[in-house]
Formats: sequence, structure tokens, C-alpha cells
Amino acid sequence: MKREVLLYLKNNPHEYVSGEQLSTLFGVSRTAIWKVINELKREGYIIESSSKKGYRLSPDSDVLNSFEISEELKTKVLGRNIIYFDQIDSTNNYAKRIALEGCEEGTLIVADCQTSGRGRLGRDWNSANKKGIWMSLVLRPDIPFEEVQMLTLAASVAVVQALYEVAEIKAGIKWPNDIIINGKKVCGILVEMNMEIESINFLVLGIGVNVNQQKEDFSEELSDKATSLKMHLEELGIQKILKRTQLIAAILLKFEAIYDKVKCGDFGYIISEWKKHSVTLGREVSIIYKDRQYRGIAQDITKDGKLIVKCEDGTVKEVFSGEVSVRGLLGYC
Ligand code: BT5
Repeated sequence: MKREVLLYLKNNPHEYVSGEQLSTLFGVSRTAIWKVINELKREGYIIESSSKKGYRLSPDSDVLNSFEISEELKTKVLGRNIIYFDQIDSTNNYAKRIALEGCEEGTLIVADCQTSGRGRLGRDWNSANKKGIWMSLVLRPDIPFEEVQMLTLAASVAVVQALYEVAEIKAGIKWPNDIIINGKKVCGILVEMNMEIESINFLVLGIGVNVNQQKEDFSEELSDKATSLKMHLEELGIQKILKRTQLIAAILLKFEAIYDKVKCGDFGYIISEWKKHSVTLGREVSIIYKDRQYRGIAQDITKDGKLIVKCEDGTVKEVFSGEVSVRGLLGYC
């Protein structure tokens, strides 16, 4: 009955519905309705209650769960199977476990909070409760190992396009996996792979987007280099409620279209979109690889997504994401 009450309130967004009306409608006592309303409030729904008028669901509720995501979703395959957690160690860890057990392509794992969110190379990913999008997709593309890097690029393009579509936010891509706003990181992408001899068994695409954090939500170490969508909009003087479900749906829809291209080996669109949004190309970069540091200019990317760097010693290196850490020398980008 909880979902039915919720749907009824959703379908009547502008008016108060009295407890009596709801109890008649659903054939239960007013106390039962009151309990349901309290349960919904505990889940995070903002329900305005007035003893005289009844209940009204606020459109500002930013609740994450399988039901809310599927209400927004317009994809064909991605996210058609959703597994939601209020708290988990890492959505990528869980995705890998169920992928090994054979879960379907496009399964989406999403959590309000991660206790051990991970970045690349064993780094931590700060995943504060209800402040962001912490999600992983299980993918089973029939592509060669060398093309896996394209998925990081494809996901970066999808996130940038979705941020613009939902909130008109212009973000940039720092090679290989960071989404940047005004020189600060707002999103990170982590692709992990499971291989069988020659072929890919499955991939897990993890995406973390900072949505609702304020500056004080970030640690001292992060506060200089991380931002959130909300912080950015506030800096622009824009008061906009961002709904994580809407952003998730937009990211998945954009990514599904691009993922179809990756599966066909059609990389032209991804590369050109990536270049359009890149904040790395043309910049001085420092590559740290096996304890050695090279400096150079990021000139281009290859057809399969490697970064082409012209080093100070005149050599040209093609850099694969798994091997290096790239730091711009001018600020964070
Ligand atoms: C990444 O790694 O940027 C990939 C992050 C992927 C996170 C998602 S969330 C869902 C899924 N489940 C997981 O467990 N992970 C994925 P990397 O390029 O290594 O960047 C990590 C670095 O970013 C850290 O060392 C910090 O400096 C910084 N960082 C950590 N948390 C951050 C945050 N919330 N916002 C911005 N920067 C952060």
C-alpha cells in the first residue's frame, strides 16, 4: 500500500490530500495511513503535513531507490535491473560479485552511501550519505581488450552531456577519467575488468558524481580540488534542486547511445565529443609511470583512446590509462 499512497500523492502534486480521503481510498484506518506517511518520510520523501488540510508531497524530494530510478529511466537495457542499497562498501565490489554469478547486462547497483568507495590504483573515493551518485553498471560487451579504454571515454562524454542536459552545467573532461568544473573534480569514473583467456567476461563501470555536498562536506585534502553540482550552481547564483534520480536516468540514457557505438567499434563520435570537452589537450602534463616522471604536452588521443604526449626530450609517448597518473602542471587540470 505504501507505493500506492506514494503514487497517489505524486499524481496530485499541487493539492493537499486528507488522511480521511486516503483511508477511504485505500480501505484502511487513518492510523494506518499516518504510519505509511511516516515511513515515507523516513525514506526521505518530503511530505508537508497539515492537521487541517492533510498531506502534500514536495516536488523537492531527492529520494534514491529502485522505484524512483525506474520511474525516470528511458533506457532499453541499462538499468532495467536495479539493485539499491542505503549503504554498501562499494557498488563496484558488489557489481563484480553478482557479475561473477551471471547477472544480466546493464544491471545497475546504486547506493546512497559507500563506506569503502574506491578510485583507481587503490585510492579512496569519498561517498558521503545522500550527497552524490554512487553507482555501477555491469556490462558484457563483445569487444577486444584494447578497446576497453573507450568505455571510460564514453562514460565521460555521457556524464558531461547529461550534466548539460539536466542542469545546463558545462563540465570538462580531464584525461582519463575525471569530470571537472572550473578546475575541480565533480565526478570520477572507474572501469574494472574480468577477463577469460582472450576475451572479456564482464566489465564494471563505476561512476561517482558529487551532487549535494557543501564545501565543509569535503575533507581538508579534498576541499581544494573537489566540488559538487550544488556548490557550482550556488556560485553562479542559481538555486536549483537537483534530483539524483533524474541525473542517473540522463547519464544512463546518454551512455546507452554511446555504448551501442562502442560495441560496433564506431568510435568517431566519441572521440570528437571527447575532444570537444577535453581540458587536457594542448596542456602541459606530467606523467608518473613506474616511479619515473615525464613532462610534456598532451597533443591528442589515439583512435582507441590513448593520450598522445610530446615529451620534453622530444619523444612521443602513447599513454594508456591503466599505467599512469597524469597531473596538469597548471592548477589541477
Ligand atoms: C576515480 O579514481 O576518480 C574513480 C572514482 C570512482 C568512484 C565510483 S563511485 C561508484 C563506484 N564504486 C566505487 O567504489 N567506485 C566507483 P581516481 O582517478 O583514482 O581518483 C581518486 C582521487 O580523487 C582520490 O585520491 C582523491 O584525491 C579524489 N577524490 C576522492 N573522493 C572524491 C570526491 N568525492 N570528489 C572529488 N574527488 C575525490
